[in-house]
Amino acid sequence: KKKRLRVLVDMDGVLADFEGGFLKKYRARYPDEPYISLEERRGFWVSSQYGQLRSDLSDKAISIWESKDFFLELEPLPGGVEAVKEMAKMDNTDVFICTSPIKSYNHCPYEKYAWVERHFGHDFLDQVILTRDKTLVCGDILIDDKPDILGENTLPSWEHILFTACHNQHLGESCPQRRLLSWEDDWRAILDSKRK
Ligand code: BVP
Repeated sequence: KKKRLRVLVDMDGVLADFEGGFLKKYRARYPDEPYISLEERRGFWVSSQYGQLRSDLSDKAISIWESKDFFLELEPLPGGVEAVKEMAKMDNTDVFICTSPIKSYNHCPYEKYAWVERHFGHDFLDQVILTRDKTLVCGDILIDDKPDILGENTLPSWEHILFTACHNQHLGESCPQRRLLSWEDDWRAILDSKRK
């Protein structure tokens, strides 16, 4: 047991309830439009599935997460904040929150920092990595709900652990990754499996 373990944890869909927050605010803002329940969600991109439902609904969906306070007001997913705080206290373990901001930058990057400060405290801001390309970040594990994490580096250093979400729970053999089913699942065993 020599080297420190570096764990990268995604934010939307892993620590923060993007899907639940989106649906709640979409239904409040567009009460007369059709919506996709969380049970019916398929595919990572909310905007794509809404666009398939009706072409003009893609822009309406996008308007929700581009609005002020969308990212700041996301509820924590059960057990996530507690698990990351516990990880950060473990011996020989470094944890970073690794998240991709939307390109409409007027609220999202600020609110992601504010969310981390609110739920983890000011000192944890040192652990935030904002990047649109997670393959360029070095780590041993990346816990993320996006099934396909691609970028400029075709050989990322991390093992992608797929965090189960409404949009990926039905994917079968097309997803070769090990899974974390929720924060009640055995994340400690996954970390231990990577310790040298
Ligand atoms: O900031 C989030 C929301 C945004 O993409 C980012 C995903 O970040 P990671 O979870 O990979 O770190 N986002 C954008 C769209 C559509 C854009 Br057009 C979407 O459908 N879903 C989504 O999460």
